[in-house]
Amino acid sequence: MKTKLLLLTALLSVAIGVSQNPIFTNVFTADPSPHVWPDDPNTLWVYTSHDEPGSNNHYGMTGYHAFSTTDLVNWTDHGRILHLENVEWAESHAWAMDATYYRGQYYLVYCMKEAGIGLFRTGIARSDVPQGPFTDLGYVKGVEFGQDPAIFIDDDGTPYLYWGHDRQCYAAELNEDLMSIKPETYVDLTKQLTHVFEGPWVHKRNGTYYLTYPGLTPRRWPEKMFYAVADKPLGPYTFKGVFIDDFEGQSGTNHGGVVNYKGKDIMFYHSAWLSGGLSETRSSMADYLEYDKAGNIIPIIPSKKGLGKAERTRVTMKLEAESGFAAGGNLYNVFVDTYLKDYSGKGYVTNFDNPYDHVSMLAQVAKPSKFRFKVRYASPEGESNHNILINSHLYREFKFPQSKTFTEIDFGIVELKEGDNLVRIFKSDWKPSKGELAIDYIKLEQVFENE
Ligand code: FUB
Repeated sequence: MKTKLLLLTALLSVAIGVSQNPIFTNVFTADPSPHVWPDDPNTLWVYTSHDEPGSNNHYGMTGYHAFSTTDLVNWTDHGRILHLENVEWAESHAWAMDATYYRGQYYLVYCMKEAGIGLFRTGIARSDVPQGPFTDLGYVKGVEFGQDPAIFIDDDGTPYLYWGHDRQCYAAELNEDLMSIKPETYVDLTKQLTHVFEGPWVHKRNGTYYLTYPGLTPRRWPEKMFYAVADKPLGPYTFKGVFIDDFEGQSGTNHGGVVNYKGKDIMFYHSAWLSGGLSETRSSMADYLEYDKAGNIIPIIPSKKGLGKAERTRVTMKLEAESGFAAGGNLYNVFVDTYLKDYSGKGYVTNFDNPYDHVSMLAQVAKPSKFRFKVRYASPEGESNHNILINSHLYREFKFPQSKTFTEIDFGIVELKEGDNLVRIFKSDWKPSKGELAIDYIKLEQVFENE
């Protein structure tokens, strides 16, 4: 009874919006991987895997998202950044991932099952911007059963890969192209990591390497988070203990990572608080990670307060038009240009010549909810007649007024359904437009019931 009451309180506070946990409430996310990239210490990035609403298991997972913030309250969901259909060698199980910045490029390091073989491989995808989308480069050679990869670049620039599944954990140094391990450096860490099940993650603090991981005490789910420490990245590691024990409303799994943001360590992990009892439909959580004087981690008690700001977190989906198929959208008979300046991302979509020429963008949503819908566009030569469809229904016939520079139009509140929503902007007729419409991005800002 007490357990049920506690869970109800947690869920109620999410519903009325006073909570900072779960941290993203627009979409179901799991296995969060937090990072601050060296060229921008003010921005915190979190890369996640994605649970379909109501899925309640992990077998149908297909893609990943990227989130960013500069204040821990207002977050941007950059949408889908990689999907099974963008990875030729894979057939299923887009499970946990990590990301890294290495020699001027951003990499997503993820696991999927190899087509025809059904075994996990560790894939590598690259982007020249942190928000993706990412382009698959293939899988890392030398890694078998490559579930739950984590990449750690040490202060001297050496890249290390950690991975683990089903009560095993391994690590190795990567070659410089990140596409293969150095076999002579391969280590089996399993025996050093008491209770390990999967999901290793390494962070460094005051010269000590902390390896955190989800583990199972004998024959007992759900997973708890444990850690071990070493003075070298490949160990040997000394087991320290549990630092996130069982908690109300957790999912069967736990998984996450640590980041230092503006001088404080933050632990990202996941729970089932948003799904309200569908225990395997998960959402990301965040709490500060603190240490005692000896450097031991002080256990975290998952809290509604989360990172402790007064306001609730709010997510805006910002979906770049030019991302197209790589982000789950589509570019039909239009092209990406960069001629007009001040666009966001890598360009904008233009050349809507014929009826039905269109751009569509994918918005993935946890529950039916309201969003404020904005479109950033330019139409330098004159006005442009276009239609906007949401999920194949005509949402608006619209004359985009002439605008020589990019500007945001606020279309007001829209309701999106649970799951995948496609927003499509297309030329509505044969009449030549006076202008040449350029679509930069759409935004969908979370609106809460009591606002
Ligand atoms: O999210 C799918 C799987 O669940 C991850 O790969 C595991 O670590 C567990 O969190």
